[in-house]
Amino acid sequence: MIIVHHLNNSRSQRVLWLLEELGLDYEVRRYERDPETMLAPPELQAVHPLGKSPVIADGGLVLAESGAIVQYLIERYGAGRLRPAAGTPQAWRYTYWLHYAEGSLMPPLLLKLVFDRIGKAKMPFFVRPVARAIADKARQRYVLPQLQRHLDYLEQELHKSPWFAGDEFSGADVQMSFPLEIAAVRVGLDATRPRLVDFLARIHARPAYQRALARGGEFGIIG
Ligand SMILES: N[C@@H](CCC(=O)N[C@@H](CS)C(=O)NCC(=O)O)C(=O)O
Repeated sequence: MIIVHHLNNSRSQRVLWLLEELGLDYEVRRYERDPETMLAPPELQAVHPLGKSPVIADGGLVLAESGAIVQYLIERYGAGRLRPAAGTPQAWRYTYWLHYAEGSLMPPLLLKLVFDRIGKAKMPFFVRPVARAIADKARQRYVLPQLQRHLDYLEQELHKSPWFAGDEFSGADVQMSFPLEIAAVRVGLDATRPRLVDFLARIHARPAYQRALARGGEFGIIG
């Protein structure tokens, strides 16, 4: 049985979703974030030294990194589903998005979270204006322009095909879902980006997505 080490409100939600899409049996082991720091509890470090989620265990294999997990589950259990045929241009797009989601899109989204938090953090009153000014400058000059560029790019990509790797829904869409859910909360997605809004609506409507929410429990993006 596949075990998913699942942290509330986290990337592991998309692993549950993928398992539902594949129709596999799995067990969810739950971990709760510290309400103050939002960090994972130390028990997760007993599963994997980085103490982050998702991690899956399958037989003797313990695997972290959501992109690697998506790739593993689809290669091991997909029987050709949820990925384009090997050697096609779509297969390379699929690989590209599996890496892009965490390697390129998540870093500026994380920076946005960090700089937003600096603005709200408790600190001595005489430091606050300086810290806020630095955070604001970094956000305005670097983080937000980078994020706008990514979102423009992604909007254009979804004009080429309905799903990230082509005409068919694939693991690439599962992997891309989490940063886009975050972008909707932290940056905002509106009518100026209709394809991205529609992408989120289409994935939310999938029965497997709904089942995964029921299995995972609470899922919200930490803004
Ligand atoms: N690149 C990793 C990121 C893993 C990660 O940062 N997970 C977050 C959950 S969204 C986490 O465990 N945060 C809690 C912590 O850092 O203590 C992946 O895609 O799996």
